[in-house]
Amino acid sequence: MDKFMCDFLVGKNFQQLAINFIPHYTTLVNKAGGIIASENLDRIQAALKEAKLKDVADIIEESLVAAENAPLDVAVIGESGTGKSSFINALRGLSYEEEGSASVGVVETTMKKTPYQHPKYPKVTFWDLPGTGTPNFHPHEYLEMVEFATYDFFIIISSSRFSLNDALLAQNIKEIGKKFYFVRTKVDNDLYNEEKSKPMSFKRERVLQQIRDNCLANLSNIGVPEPCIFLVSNFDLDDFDFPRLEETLLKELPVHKRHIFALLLPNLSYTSIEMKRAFFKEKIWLDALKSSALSFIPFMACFNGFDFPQQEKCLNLYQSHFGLDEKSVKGIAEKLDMSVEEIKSFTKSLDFWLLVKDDSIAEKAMKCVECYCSVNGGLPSTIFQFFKIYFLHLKFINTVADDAKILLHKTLEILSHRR
Ligand SMILES: Nc1nc2c(ncn2[C@@H]2O[C@H](COP(=O)(O)OP(=O)(O)O)[C@@H](O)[C@H]2O)c(=O)[nH]1
Ligand SMILES: [Mg+2]
Repeated sequence: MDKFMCDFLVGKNFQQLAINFIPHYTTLVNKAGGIIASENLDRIQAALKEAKLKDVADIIEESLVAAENAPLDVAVIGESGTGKSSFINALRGLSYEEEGSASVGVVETTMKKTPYQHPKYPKVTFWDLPGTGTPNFHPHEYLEMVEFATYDFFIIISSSRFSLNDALLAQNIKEIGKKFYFVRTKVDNDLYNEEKSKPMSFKRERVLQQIRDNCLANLSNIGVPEPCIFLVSNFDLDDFDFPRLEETLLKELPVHKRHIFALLLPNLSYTSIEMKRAFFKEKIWLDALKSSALSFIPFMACFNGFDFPQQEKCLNLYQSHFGLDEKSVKGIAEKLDMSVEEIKSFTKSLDFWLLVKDDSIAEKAMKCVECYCSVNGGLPSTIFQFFKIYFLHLKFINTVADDAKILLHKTLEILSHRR
């Protein structure tokens, strides 16, 4: 039961709700931060204090709209051959052969920047920026040429040592007040080569630490103090530092851009699945709070009845965000040499009716209604409907996220057996 939501619907003590609001919100959101900026949290708190519920609903709506429509432009810089295109494809959740993927292994001849839109989130663009290769490199001119101000952050990629030009660029990016991250690709190759050449003494963690130390020494030698370095393999995003990179970016992005970034993360790591789950749960809570706030205002219809097609649409949307829509499941089945029926046998979210018929949802909703009625009397069916939808959506998101994790586990297991 959500105590805050019940107390809110009872609507007797807004002073106390105002005090409880921010601490409760903090327990709900992702550890890297939630969708609502702190100034808006303060505004909601102030509106609650004065029982201005229309304002509460408006600020939540405003924050959700801003979060869903925020554009995100990511600049990826590095010499040809370092794995820029592969990195961009991986972030866009595209395999090499897929339509629209950035061509891999093609030597760049152009000095132009190339945009790659995210296939599912058109507001998100990855920019493949030309390498900085020439000896007479001028970071100022380069940043002007690529229109540096338009990017949210920069990723500087190398598959070996970072160059002096990379350091100059980092320095200039810092001066203009933007964030940059160093990504060292192809660490899978390094591990493979080390193991081949020193099979007796090979230790994976030690090799990774050496690469990390080398990168740090190399960057501090060329004048970048305390750089943020992430070791990745574009072939295996779940491994090495990629999950930590996702978390760092999420934490350091402006609040209104976090949601869109969490959405775009490919379902290739347990961390990203958990991040998405947290964001959707937050959103469900905010939507419910907004609806409840509006319910206090006469003549404003807010609780949608329990409409099955509408609920199914909602489930389908969650499935699509977690790569469990019909097309993606077909793709996974093909990749794993299984039938779609087999996939359905170990997942739970693909059967809408099974989820809706779950009795525990009505039970939970009933408990909230009892709590409400103990204060207000009566048995308002709208409150019951409201909580039923609220718990059903939480059930949808939890089941879809659990299934995404099960499928990821299966995929990793099967692929590692094939290797
Ligand atoms: N082993 C390994 N190879 C990679 C990795 N990233 C890219 N490659 C390979 O490196 C080559 C160049 O990659 P590409 O993405 O085209 O680099 P770009 O020129 O910087 O865009 C291709 O053959 C890729 O398959 C990686 O993390 N590990
Ligand atoms: Mg390329």
